[in-house]
Amino acid sequence: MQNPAKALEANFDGLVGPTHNYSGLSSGNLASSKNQAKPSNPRQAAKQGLVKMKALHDAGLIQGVLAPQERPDIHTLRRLGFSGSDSAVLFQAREYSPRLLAACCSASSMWTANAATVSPSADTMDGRVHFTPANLTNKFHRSIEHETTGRILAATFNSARHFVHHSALPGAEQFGDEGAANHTRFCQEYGDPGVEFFVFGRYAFDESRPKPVRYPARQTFEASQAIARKHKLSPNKVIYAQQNPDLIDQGVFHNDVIGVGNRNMLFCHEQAYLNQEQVKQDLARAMHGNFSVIEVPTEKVSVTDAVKSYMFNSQLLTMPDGRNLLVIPEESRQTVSVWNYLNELLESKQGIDELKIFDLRQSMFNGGGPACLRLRVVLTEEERKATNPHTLMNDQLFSKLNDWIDQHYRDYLEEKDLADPQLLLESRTALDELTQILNLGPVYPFQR
Ligand code: SUG
Repeated sequence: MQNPAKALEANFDGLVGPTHNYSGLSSGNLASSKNQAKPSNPRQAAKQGLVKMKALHDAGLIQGVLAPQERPDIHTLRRLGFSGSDSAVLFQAREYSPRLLAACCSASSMWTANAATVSPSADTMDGRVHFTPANLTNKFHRSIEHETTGRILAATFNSARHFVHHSALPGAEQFGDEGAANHTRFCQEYGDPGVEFFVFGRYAFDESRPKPVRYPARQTFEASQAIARKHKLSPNKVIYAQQNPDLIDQGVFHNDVIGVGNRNMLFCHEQAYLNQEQVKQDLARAMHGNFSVIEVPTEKVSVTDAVKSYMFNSQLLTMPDGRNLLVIPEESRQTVSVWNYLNELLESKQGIDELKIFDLRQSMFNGGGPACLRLRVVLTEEERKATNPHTLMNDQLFSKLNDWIDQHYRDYLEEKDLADPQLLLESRTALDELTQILNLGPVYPFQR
């Protein structure tokens, strides 16, 4: 057998956009509902995200940046029949429905775990990296992301030899797809063929199956299967698991709120999946026995504390020296049961060696922790070289982006500001400049 190519995992974080705000748009996401109408600080939000990116770059990991989207989304508002000048469109939309306007102003593309599902070249039959932007059909404000997401991904991973960019699945609830938030890839070394683990909330075409009753199951089984087909994965290297519907009803709106995996390890709550024993066995079999699960018992950490602290919305990262790092939000330190558990975990030496804590409060108030903010892309050396170098973090890019944020971002935003034509102008000016910094070309509707 040929030696597999050496590969590493890169994390591409979403840069928070200039309209970051709290509009309570995501029912089932408890933080989003709770913080509706709080004023936001887009400048601080963008900087908090940038600090995490720079710290992980400085720790020797490959860190990339994905551009935010054009918001307010005048293009969508025009599709909905609002007309006249851009200012007129904004005013009409606000008069008609402030919530509709808010949905078209959300900076939600920052959570790039929902940007796409990515399958590394070692897993696909044609030996290329496959990307499918998530249709995010369950939430209107997110369902308008995938076209621009596709263009940003294509401008970031811009080589037909190495990268395949699919279009999103059909935008109907039967094919609701939330991207990498519900997908994990297990392997021994990153360059080895891996096992892709798709987690869904319900079956679309079988009413007899269990599903949540209070909050929506955003991802369907059928959507997960369609992605596996499109990405040309070997069927015996794909495992499907259903999220525990009771947990969706307790605020676990994505799999990455209750579990995280890396290489041959899964770190999850003991109630994360339906038929969890079977799920663990299926994974262990597909991984030829070389697989470990750290399952957190309810008696140590309740589901409520797991959701509040976002301890599982962590990044489990292998450092250049082989040690495993868990990147957690400040809220995990502040939740006593979680903080005690995590310290016990370090002492027990089960494979997690270090914790790194970040203040991501601006994003957390909308239900977005460290793992939500990043899209993982396993790349061979050759694929990394084929990636747009202007999107990769380094000291220069960090300082350029800091200056760019200082120049263009507000430090206070409320719902009433969203119809301000000046905000639209500021946002477009910022994004136009960003496409030059990241060398993306014209990815936004206003540039086309
Ligand atoms: O889709 N919040 C996002 C948070 C996404 C978190 N991502 C992952 N778990 N991977 C969502 O619910 C809230 C926007 C608002 O209410 O203003 C929002 O879209």
